This record gives sequence, C-alpha cells and structure tokens, in this order.
Amino acid sequence: MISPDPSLTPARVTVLSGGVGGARFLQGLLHLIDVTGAATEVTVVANTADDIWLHGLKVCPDLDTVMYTLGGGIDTERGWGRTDETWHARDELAAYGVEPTWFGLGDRDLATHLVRTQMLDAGYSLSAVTAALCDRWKPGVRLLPMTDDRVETHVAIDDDQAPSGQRAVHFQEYWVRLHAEVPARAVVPVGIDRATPAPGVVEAIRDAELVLVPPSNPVVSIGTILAVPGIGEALRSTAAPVVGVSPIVGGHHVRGMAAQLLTAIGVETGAGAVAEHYGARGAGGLLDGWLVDTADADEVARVEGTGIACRAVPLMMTDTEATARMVLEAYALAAEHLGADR
Ligand code: FO1
Repeated sequence: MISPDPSLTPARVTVLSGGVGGARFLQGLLHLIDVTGAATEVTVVANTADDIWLHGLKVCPDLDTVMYTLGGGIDTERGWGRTDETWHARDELAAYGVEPTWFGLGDRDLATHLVRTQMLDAGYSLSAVTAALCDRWKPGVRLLPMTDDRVETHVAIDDDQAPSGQRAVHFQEYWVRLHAEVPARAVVPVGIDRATPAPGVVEAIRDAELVLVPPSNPVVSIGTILAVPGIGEALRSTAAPVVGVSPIVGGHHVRGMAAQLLTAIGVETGAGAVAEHYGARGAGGLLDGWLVDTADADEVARVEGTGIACRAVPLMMTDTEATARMVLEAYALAAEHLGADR
C-alpha cells in the first residue's frame, strides 16, 4: 500500500513525456494521486518531434499515446494506438500499393488524425487541437504539445547509393520500418531551432512545485523537448526541483531504441551516463535528482559526484502500483533536495 507523507505531495507537477514509457509513468503518477486523494494538478509537456504526415494526415504518436493511455483508449499490449482496433483502411491502402505500408494506422486511430488534420487545416493550433481531442478522452492531465510549430526528428543512416554515403530517414521509418537495426549516424530534430514553446509550457515549468522527467527516450523524446528554444532555459531556472528516472537499466533500455540513439550522440548507455548527459542543475544542467534501478546501485556514487541527488530503487513499471511507488521515490528525492537547499 502507498502511504506518502502529506508534506511530500506537490500541488502542481509538470511532467515531460514521450513514448510509451512516458505514458506508463503518468499512469503511475495518476494512480498515486488517486489513492492518496492528493490535490495535485498535472501538466504534461509532450514531445512532438515523432510527429509524421502520412496519407495527408498529421499523426502525433506521443500526444496520442498519453491521451489514449490516460483516457482509457490505448491498446495495452502494443502501448500505442487504439484498443479493439481494425486495420481495413491500412489494408486497402496497401492493396492500392500506396506507401508507406510499414506504418500501421488503425481504423479507430484514423478518426483522431482526421479530426486533428481538419482542425489544423481550419487554422487551429496543435495546442487547440489537442485540447479539443482531450475534451473527449479526459486524460485527467493538462496535455500540452512542446511546441505548435512543425518539428520532425530525422535520423542519418548509411547509404552507399548516396554521394555523401548517408541519407536521412524520418524517425518513424528508422524505428518502425528499420527497427533501429542499422546504425544511427546522427539524430536531427528538423525545425527545432525555429520552434517556440507552445502556450502554457514555460509557465507550467516555471510555476510547478515539481518537474518530473520519466524514463522516456533521452534523445528523441526528452532531448527534443529540451532543445525547443525557451524550454531548456525554463527548466534550468525554475524554482521547482527537477527529478528524473533512468530509462537505462543494467546497461540497456527497457524498450524502444535509446541505446542506439545514445550511441549516435556519443553517450554511453548507462544510468549514470544519462544523468551526466542531462547534467546537474547546479552546473547549468537539467537534474536535481535521479532515480536509478537497484541493478545500478553501483552508479549512485557516480551520479552524486556530479551534484545530482541519487537513489537506487526498483524501476520496472510492471503495473501502476509499482510505477506509483517510483513516483513516490521521486517525490522523496525532491523533498530531500529541497530540504538540503533550506
Ligand atoms: N509503432 C510500430 O512499431 N509500428 C507501427 O505500425 C506504429 C504505428 C503507429 C501509429 C500511430 C501511433 O500513434 C503510433 C504508432 N507506432 C507504431 C508507435 C510509434 O512509432 C511510437 O509510439 C513513438 O513514435 C515512439 O515514441
């Protein structure tokens, strides 16, 4: 059973999120709030650099994964897309030989992209569209895109047909079609330098009592959020403690392709290395605190040596209770950090 110290429960928590890991972490946070009856308001700043235009539709995987997961519409097996899904439209497109066939858009999921694309075409911002979609799903959090501007992560891979020896593919092609099985030579969030934080994002970071960084991909989820001009600065200057959870356990990612992309940017695939990559807030970086898995208890000293408070706790999000316990550990690390500051 979870019984937090009431003084630990922050009134406003802002969570950076990307991918299935971010959504699962949020499930644990909401479960903790639910079972403790805490009056905590949650704002989610979601990565949008995974977004892709397909068949004339704008698909926003990280926004939709949070919305569906917290709204009860997710396919829990896949971790993305809708439950009770059918694939007739995908199969009909394939029958016409329309590419790409490697990215599966389910029939139910298509409705989300149709509504989103129609609203964007009518001039609504991605923030307004996301709020409208959440009117239906009621995820129980304020869900904000990191930016309303178009940003797309592309990955440079080897191509001996290309004069430069390399070509860029959209992140979704690298992940979904190529299964991250070819070396990533560079990761480029296209458009990031011209992007501005979406309305409410900087305020949500500045006015938070706690900022949480879930075990999302440090390169293409958290890294892209930090790279939006204005968001990194807000995180480095907020009065709120910033506590993160390692996506790397025992030297490897739990799911996804963090190992391949960390290698692409020259960062070792380790719980301590990712903390160092994010940096200590006292040294101009992101983190005040960092949770590593018990399997990486030997990395705690290394992390603390960089000025980041660190604890080794179980990090497998096997169910919402387990994830809620992780969140509680993050709360405790934040409180310890604040205590230290006083
Ligand atoms: N992931 C896959 O591995 N295969 C797919 O066909 C696929 C389709 C898809 C459609 C909508 C959507 O929101 C997500 C989808 N994903 C698929 C997952 C997606 O690649 C990842 O969830 C994120 O981009 C990683 O953060």
